[in-house]
Amino acid sequence: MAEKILVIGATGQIGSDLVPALRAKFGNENVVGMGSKAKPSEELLQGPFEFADAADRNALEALIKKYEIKTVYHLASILSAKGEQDPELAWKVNMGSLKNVLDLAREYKMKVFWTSSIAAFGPTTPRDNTPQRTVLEPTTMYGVTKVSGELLCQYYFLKHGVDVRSLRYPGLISYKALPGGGTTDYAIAIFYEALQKKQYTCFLREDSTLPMMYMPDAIKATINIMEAPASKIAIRTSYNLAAVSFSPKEIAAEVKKHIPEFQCTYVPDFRQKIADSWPKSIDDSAARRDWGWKHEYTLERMTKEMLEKLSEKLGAK
Ligand code: AKB
Repeated sequence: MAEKILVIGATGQIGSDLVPALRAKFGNENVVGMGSKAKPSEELLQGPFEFADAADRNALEALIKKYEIKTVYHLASILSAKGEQDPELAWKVNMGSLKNVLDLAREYKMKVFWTSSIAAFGPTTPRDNTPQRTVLEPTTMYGVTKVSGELLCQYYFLKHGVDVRSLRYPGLISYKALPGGGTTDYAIAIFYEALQKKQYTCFLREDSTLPMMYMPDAIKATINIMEAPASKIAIRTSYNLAAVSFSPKEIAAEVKKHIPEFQCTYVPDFRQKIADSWPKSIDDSAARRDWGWKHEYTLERMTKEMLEKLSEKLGAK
């Protein structure tokens, strides 16, 4: 019998792409999607799907027992902008769920993947080519939960031998599901608005360069790090991960190559301060060296594909 996988946060931005990718590899019936409230897509319902709250230990344990889960991908998280609007909720959801997953992984001998972020860095971190090991003094609650979570993961590995692996994702760009409440969300909204309205008002300054990645690269990295032999995973906090870095002005110019009438204006809001506290580019040489990470998508290729896929999805011209 194939070993069962649980994806927590299946209806979210990463889960909506990761669940189908895992099912294609391991079989629909072997990948259980778990969501808390949002209605799952038709695609997610092609295999087992359950509603539960990862912050509820008993509910999570019941699912782990029901399906005899051996691997958990824990993707559920309150993101940076939403976390600043409700820091209590961010702490409760992000830390409560991770603690439950790690405790249950220890008890049921499960392998774990957990999502960290460039939000683990802060204004005192070197902003260009940010090293793997550097100052971690984030100023958002989301970032605080990511640093705390990274240390908790490493603690469970060192103290209890839990095989937990993690990536510091940059801003992720995808077309299947909308992100919810992040600072890098502008780089997705710009595509929807360009196709539907031919104009977009960006909530960041035009020169706010941030590390970004197209979802197929993120999915590849996630599956690759989980498939690497344990001996190759030298970092048990979280690996830096990078693909491209660009500013709103640069992505707007790229969109304009495909939609010449597109206009982008800039009206920065509270999210600007968050963006200003994050790196511009990331040194991910440890991931490249340890388990062979390599990105594929450039800004040009990603923009072309996003516009094609979203046009199909929206039925737009
Ligand atoms: C956010 O903007 O909050 C996320 C992230 C970079 O972790 N996309």
